[in-house]
Amino acid sequence: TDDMKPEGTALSFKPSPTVPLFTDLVEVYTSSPDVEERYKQIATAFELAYGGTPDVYARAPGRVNLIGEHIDYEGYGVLPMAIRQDTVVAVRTAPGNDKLVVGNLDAAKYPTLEFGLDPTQPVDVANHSWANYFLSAYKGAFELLRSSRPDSVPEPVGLQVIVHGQVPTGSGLSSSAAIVCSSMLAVLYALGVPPSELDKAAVAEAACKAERYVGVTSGGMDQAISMMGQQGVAMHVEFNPVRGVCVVLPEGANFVIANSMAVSNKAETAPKRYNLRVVECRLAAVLLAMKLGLNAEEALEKIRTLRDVEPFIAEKYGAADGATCANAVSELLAEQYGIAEIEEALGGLKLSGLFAGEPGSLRALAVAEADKYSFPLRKRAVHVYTEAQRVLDFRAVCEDASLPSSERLLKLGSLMNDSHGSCADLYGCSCDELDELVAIARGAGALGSRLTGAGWGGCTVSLVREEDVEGFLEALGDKYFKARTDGITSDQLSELLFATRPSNGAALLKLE
Ligand code: NG1
Ligand code: MG
Repeated sequence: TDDMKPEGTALSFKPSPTVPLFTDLVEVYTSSPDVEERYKQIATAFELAYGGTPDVYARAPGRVNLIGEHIDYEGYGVLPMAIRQDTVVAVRTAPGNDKLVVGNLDAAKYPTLEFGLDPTQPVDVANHSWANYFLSAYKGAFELLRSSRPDSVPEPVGLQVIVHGQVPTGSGLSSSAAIVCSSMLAVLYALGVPPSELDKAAVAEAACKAERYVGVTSGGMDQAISMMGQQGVAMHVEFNPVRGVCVVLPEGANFVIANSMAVSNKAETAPKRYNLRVVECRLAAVLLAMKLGLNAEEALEKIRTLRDVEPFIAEKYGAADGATCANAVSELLAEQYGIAEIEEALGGLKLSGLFAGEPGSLRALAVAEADKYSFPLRKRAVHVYTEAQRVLDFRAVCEDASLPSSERLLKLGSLMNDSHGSCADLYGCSCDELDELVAIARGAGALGSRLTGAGWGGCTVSLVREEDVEGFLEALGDKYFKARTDGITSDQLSELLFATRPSNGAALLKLE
């Protein structure tokens, strides 16, 4: 259709603003019996809990990141695609009932929780609960409205909510962004904001900020693709401001997701993992800038991300591509730094002062201090710069029509393999299960295989030729899943190991 017509070249184009996003009724959701059944179950649970029907359903999908790991928070573009699995939030306003009642279809696992209506209430990060994601989105929705239409911010109103998520949690497929984006859309709708007034990128940006309330100092990739994803294409997502370009994958490219079954709950492990990496990148950036001639005061003021250092690298080395930046890092940064050493380099500034006002970072810092952790800043920075380059290379290969698809697939696979190596060896965000799964995948015919998402568990994504998919699924099923889980059923297996296609981003739906 015209909607999907590329605006630029045939191989990359701006996402269509008219792809069903904020629509009243999307027939696809009633067209498949499974999907219809699911919405009926949600409606039934809603009726049971609240004695009525929802005003609207909001849905937002998870995503698989094809390449570009742990660089979004450093300001660099990434290349994910939205997946079919999503989170649905059914909502209705309950005026006179002054609370947020947040229930889940899977009530055994996710018990109903209630919150007050104050949009400025804190999120209890120390007692992590599933409904914290909803509360974060609720707060974020008001923040978005306060900045986008300060003169007409609606009054809070009681809400009744049923959530149902299909994205496996703790698996690197961004169940978190799926629930935050769908919750935010649901809240905005319930507050009376007309869907036509909502801008996908603005909601994505607000959802990214909101998700930080759960205590993870995350970048913006997941919310961006969950909001803006488009069926059939991957997306090069860039930041500041958040924006996306659709990238057509070469013919015959199939992506298979495999769940290592090692669970990595990011919100709970953040101080030792995710948030620690964010801190490391910031420190690497500041120290690198100082090596390039900035004094401590200038560096602290001007430099927040490794990307911010690029102009200073370009000044000294004549370029700031990935290889040049990585080379500058290797020349200028030591392998390891202790906290005292960094504080001395910063002219005696306490790191707790540097990260004041950033609770996620402060907690990471406190744990690092207690563990006498030494920051391997050189490796971290080399990962970020080379990974950022691989994203650009990946997109360029997709757009290089002069090469036959078969050759483009080989190149993409090798970029994915390099990405995994860098994540494992330099960024330290893999684990034994992921490494094993990646090795098995390559042995089973994947052109490339890598961890996806934050890592330390969760899923891998493998690039597999169309004609090899079936055999590939069988080999991984036998060698990884059946070898670990005796008597695993084919239903269970199909939730852990599946081929996936790029799907549409978030939408509001009204089912009659
Ligand atoms: P996952 O693992 O899907 O939560 C996280 C971050 C991303 C990005 C990746 C690593 C959140 C919400 N998402 O993804 O922003 O930094 O790790 O590339 O924290
Ligand atoms: Mg997440």
